[in-house]
Amino acid sequence: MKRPILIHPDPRLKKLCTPVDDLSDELRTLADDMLETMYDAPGIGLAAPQIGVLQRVIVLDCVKEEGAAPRPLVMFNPQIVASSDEMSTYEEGCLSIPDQYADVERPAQVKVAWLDRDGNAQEEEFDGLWATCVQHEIDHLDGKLFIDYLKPLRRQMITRKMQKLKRERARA
Ligand code: GNR
Ligand code: NI
Repeated sequence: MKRPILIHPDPRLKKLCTPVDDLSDELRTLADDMLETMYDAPGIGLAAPQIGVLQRVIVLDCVKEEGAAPRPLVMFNPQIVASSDEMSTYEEGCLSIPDQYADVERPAQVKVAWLDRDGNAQEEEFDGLWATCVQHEIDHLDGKLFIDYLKPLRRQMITRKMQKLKRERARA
């Protein structure tokens, strides 16, 4: 089931999310809903707080080649266990901040540990767009948005645009 995506500013997007303990069917259904919502948007990642669920769950699929096999990843309790000194800059966007893009610098490679949908511990090193995306998603679980890396004036301008967008959507 597709779920509505919260738009910034929203207090739920600023909360520290809680780790999941036991993997339940309810949590697997949540992950399936998140993947459906992400692919429909379309986006390359989604974090549970973006649909109003304050638990540490993210999904991502950064395969972008046309016709390539998709790689849907579901991560419960994802943790960055190592980051490269090398940095890389990507123009980031966010489904909770529609149509706004800005360069963000982050570690170019990260090693991530997580629980998969069967509760098995996984660990993998990511680079390129995958590294950027997984860091962007884990930030969401800590109440952090990509605009928090921008200068205050730029961030304020984007927030005002989003307030206006939300007002217009509420009237429509
Ligand atoms: O769809 C998305 N694209 C994107 C592009 C560059 C860096 C990060 C992202 S994540 C974003 C989807 C989203 O908002 N996930 O939280
Ligand atoms: Ni986002």
